[in-house]
Amino acid sequence: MTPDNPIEQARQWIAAATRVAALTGAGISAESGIPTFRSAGGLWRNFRAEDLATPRAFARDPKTVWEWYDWRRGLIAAAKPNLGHYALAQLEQRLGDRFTLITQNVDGLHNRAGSQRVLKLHGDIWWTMCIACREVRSDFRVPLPELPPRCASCGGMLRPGVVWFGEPLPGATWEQAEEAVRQCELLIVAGTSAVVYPAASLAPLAQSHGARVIEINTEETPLSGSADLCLRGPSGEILPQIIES
Ligand code: BV8
Ligand code: ZN
Repeated sequence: MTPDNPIEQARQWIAAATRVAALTGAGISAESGIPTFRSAGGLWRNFRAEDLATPRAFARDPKTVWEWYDWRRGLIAAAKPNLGHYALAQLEQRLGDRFTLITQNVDGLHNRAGSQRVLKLHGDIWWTMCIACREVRSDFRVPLPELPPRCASCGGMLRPGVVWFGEPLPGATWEQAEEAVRQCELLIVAGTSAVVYPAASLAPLAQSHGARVIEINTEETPLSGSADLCLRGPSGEILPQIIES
């Protein structure tokens, strides 16, 4: 449906909803200067995320995979949350536990913008996990002293605390995300190409439970055709417009 004023329509739906959920992707951090995976300029040394963000790539060449993550950690450390992140933190302030933020991003910018409860489907680039003793730690050092970094407890090799292709999402986090999407009347999907599963199944799940879906994206995605409202433009501009009271 293309109402005469889609921003006003979105504002009304947010005001009327008892429970709201939001799902974000790399596009919400683009205006913070962090390249996305699949839109222009998102590549790194001509690698694709699907080639590097896998257990096989890490087993074959941990140094190159860590060079990619160390490069991203440096970018993210220098980046700041943008108005899109702040708007979602404001929505959480207003709705409390009637709002659930779900993200595919591993950059931690939602937390830095003040969001308290963030369901991180794909983990967090600031966590490391030792492949020998399984210890999980947060580690904010940029750059890392050596690649691959070593475990402080046992000297084993560390891996980034993120979910790679072919790996299961953290079970409890995924269940909470599904539950929030089943219960919500409105799901806002911002800055995702909607091609990575199971995250991309959340929008159809919301609609199958009678929720409306608003998509905020600079481009068309596989979700655009089924979204109840498509707001075409940068999330850093649109989210404040539909959320600000
Ligand atoms: C699993 C790691 C099973 C962390 C990532 C065939 C068909 C269907 C599915 C599959 C298949 N083959 C394999 C699968 C499953 C696979 C998958 O979905 N593959 C895809 C590529 C087809 N999924 C998995 O493997 C998942 N695990 O299924 O496990 C299992 C179960 C039990 C036991 C064992 C196994 C794991 C998926 C997680 C993979 N890890 N990242 C990291 O390094 O970041 S995914 C990677 O893509 C990122 O995490 C990112 O979050 C994610 C999604 O990308 P987006 O966030 O959408 O970013 P993208 O660049 O694509 O798009 C940006 C969008 O923003 C664009 O639309 C652009 O237009 C827009 N935009 C740009 N600027 C702005 C903007 N929008 C608004 N404002 C702007 N300013
Ligand atoms: Zn260890």
